[in-house]
Amino acid sequence: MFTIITGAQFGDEGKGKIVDLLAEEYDLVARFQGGDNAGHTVVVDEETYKLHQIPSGILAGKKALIGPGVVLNPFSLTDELNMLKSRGISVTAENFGIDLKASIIMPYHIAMDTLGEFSEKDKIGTTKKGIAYAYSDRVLRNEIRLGDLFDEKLFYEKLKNLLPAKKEMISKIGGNPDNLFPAEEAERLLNIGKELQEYAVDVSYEINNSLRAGRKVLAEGAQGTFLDVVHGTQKYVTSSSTIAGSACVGLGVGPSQVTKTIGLVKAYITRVGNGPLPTELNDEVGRHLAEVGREYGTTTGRQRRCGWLDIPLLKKAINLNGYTELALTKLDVLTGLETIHMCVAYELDGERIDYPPTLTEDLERCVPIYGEGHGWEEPLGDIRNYYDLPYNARELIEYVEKICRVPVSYISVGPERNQIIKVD
Ligand code: 2SA
Ligand code: GDP
Ligand code: MG
Repeated sequence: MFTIITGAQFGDEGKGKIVDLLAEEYDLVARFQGGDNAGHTVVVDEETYKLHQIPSGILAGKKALIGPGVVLNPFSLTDELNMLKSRGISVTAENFGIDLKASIIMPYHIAMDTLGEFSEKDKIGTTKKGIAYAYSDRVLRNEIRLGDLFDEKLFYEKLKNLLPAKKEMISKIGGNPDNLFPAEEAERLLNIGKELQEYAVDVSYEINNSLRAGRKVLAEGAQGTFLDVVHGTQKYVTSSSTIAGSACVGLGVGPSQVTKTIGLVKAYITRVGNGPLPTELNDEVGRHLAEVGREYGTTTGRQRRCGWLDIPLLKKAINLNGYTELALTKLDVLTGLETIHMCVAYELDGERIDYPPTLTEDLERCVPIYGEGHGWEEPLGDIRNYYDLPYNARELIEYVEKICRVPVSYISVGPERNQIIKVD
């Protein structure tokens, strides 16, 4: 069984929480794209874990794999491993593996990303983790892979060939190329490489063998559908493919193996960074969502922009990912709102459309058309049965199911692992 979970919006839909919860039923959990730009939060017994590169399944005691589609920051991975170990979570070669082909995010990638974000005009609002620059080096065939860190001679040879061009580029974009990647830093990277060597595996081989042996594999997406480098709201996107198909590419698993694809949808919508967000709210309701939902970046701490649930975007996400089911998260955050709006269509150039236009520039001009329903006052955090939810909340869920024609199988009503309603 091979299940893929991706964010159906702009990220931060609660993937960490749902992956941790579902991991219980799986043997292996694997990340297939992105890097330490991701921030996946898992709350277990009031303990909060923020994971950036290690798949959330590690907390449920399952084997966690980082696939070759990922860009890896070995420095921050070490911090993450230490954080887990210091909190009593054992990470060994038995329960953790990284593909030899994972591309390394080098300090010069981070320097370039940081410099690139200085210009207000061109600013994307990246996490400044070097993601775009690491992925471009892969495409340009200038990457350093995890496996390269295990061969000192090869590593220094590659670095010698790469550094002059990196220095030139840093100068061109207004940075200081001196001391860009000092010898001590290179040595530190090689030492980290030595420490990571015990975890190095062929992820595709491992997953395919596991599937053949009847084991269950869960693929954990990072970011969200509309941050996809091809299908998202370019140029305001991340630099990897974030949709379900990317799990096959990023892990080396054939599409015939996919059993289910689960889309994570917040009961409203958020976005961190620039780019269109048609239902964005800059009012009291927007503040309610941000404050009650604690909408701050898990990696950068930036405040997330908030808006009403956007059905045209959700319809497109369903097409792009082929979702077989949805998990609706953060429904509890809507408690206390008198009226709940949902964007059911847009108006674009005087016409009503119920599916997003292809180009970002056109999406930017879309004006939401809302449907509305009554809210509820009851806190939802302790509800575990669907029929104990307030009528108005059930009406909202049933409307989403009807209009999207995909069942909602999980409803999340709080950050804790057990704050979940499974719908039969
Ligand atoms: P990047 O750094 O090159 O991937 O940035 C490009 C765009 O992708 C967005 N992006 C994200 N959006 C939501 N959540 C992400 N992870 C963190 C979190 C973000 C944070 O969990 O909260 O802490 O700020 C994430 N990672 C990348 C980014 O905002 C740009 O719009
Ligand atoms: P991810 O990137 O999709 O894993 O999401 P993040 O961890 O970046 O952000 C989601 C935030 O919402 C985290 O702080 C979670 O603990 C929290 N969260 C997840 N599900 C729920 C929920 O159903 N209700 C509430 N109130 N918080 C939730
Ligand atoms: Mg996140």
